[in-house]
Amino acid sequence: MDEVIISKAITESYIKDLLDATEVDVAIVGAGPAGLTAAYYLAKEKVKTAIFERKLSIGGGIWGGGMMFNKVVVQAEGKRMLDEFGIATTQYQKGYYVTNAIELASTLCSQTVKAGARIFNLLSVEDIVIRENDRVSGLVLNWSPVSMANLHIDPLAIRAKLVVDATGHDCEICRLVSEKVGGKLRTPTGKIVGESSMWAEMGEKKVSENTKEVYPGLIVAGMAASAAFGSPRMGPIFGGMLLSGKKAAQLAIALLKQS
Ligand code: 48H
Repeated sequence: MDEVIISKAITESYIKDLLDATEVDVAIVGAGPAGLTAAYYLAKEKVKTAIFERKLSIGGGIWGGGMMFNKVVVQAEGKRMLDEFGIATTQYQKGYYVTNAIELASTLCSQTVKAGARIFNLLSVEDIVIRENDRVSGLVLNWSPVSMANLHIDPLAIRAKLVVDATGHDCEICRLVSEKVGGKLRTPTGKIVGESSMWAEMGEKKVSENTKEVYPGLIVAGMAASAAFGSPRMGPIFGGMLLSGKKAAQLAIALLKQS
């Protein structure tokens, strides 16, 4: 084995993937449960999809379960989705199912990649591209270590027909859009409302309802949808994140058909 051939193999195959991702149908920011699920259902329908994840690891908040107890809970609807992914659950009480956070994160990740979505880790989305028709039409990317090391290095950009903000509690992409367009989001205030305090039942119901096109070209999913629209957090129950990701994919497919 030759180390230079190994180096060329890695560099050329990565650059090929990155070049291919410079023009996608759907670009997803954040590889937590909502972003991964959205990517899985999009890729399954042959929609060209790429996820950009700031961290080294994929899975967002799944791994830590509830307060580092690496188990998460889902309701009946969430369990049906876990069945589809082949992820084991046990019934704790009627309507409450427990699953292993490690199995959830790793299986979701594996199924999403196998379905055909490209995942780029260690890449942070630091800005969006907005065209003169006031539509989000791309992402501005930089290596995560660049901001960590406080280096002054300009980013690169990619084009996407649709962007999904699946950045979790911070709803970073909605926040960027709101700042750049002066609060014209399709939320009750036109700006980020901010998530409300914990209420599992209501939070789970609302996260799917709030999975919407929040600005032309931008769909918001998962905890980012709760934060943007001001619905409650729900704690370590993850069914809502999976259902929101699936709804984001269905919405994206419908919007792509209209365009
Ligand atoms: C690239 C970015 C950027 C960026 C962030 O936090 P997540 O797991 O988000 P969801 O919505 O899929 O799931 C939420 C869930 O984990 C959770 O926190 C729950 C249910 N909380 C309830 C409660 O009451 O607390 O994943 C988001 C991902 C992370 O991996 C980030 O690193 C990544 O997005 N990310 N990636 N560029 N600008 N911002």
